[in-house]
Amino acid sequence: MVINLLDKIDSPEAEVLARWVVALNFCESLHMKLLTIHSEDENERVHKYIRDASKGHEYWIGGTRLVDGYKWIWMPYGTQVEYTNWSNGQPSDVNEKCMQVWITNNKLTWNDRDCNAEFFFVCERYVDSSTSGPPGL
Ligand SMILES: [Ca+2]
Repeated sequence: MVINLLDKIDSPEAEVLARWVVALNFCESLHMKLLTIHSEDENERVHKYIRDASKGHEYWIGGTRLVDGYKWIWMPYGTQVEYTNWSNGQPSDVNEKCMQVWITNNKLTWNDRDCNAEFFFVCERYVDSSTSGPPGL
């Protein structure tokens, strides 16, 4: 699924189940990014989008602790995850190194999950196309 948030442009929808790394690269190939969430407000906008799309309840987003096994960062940016909205009891397992969102009890919360599991995912793209170019540009 390709998401359009308030500050992001319209895009055609694409759907494929994928492992986390495949999802990350798929978004890049669309000149987009795997979704990042930086505030409660943004989390709620994503919740509404996913709920209204009615395509499922679990999606990969761009958080991972694959790099050092401990610290959660947003990929492909490499920035530390600051705002969080984990489900109760999550993150639950150091072997679950990738981040997904899921809808439970009418809320969108976060869960750590085995990176090799396959889910739908959410790509995003900002209006300013200069922010969605390849790293280093
Ligand atoms: Ca978990």
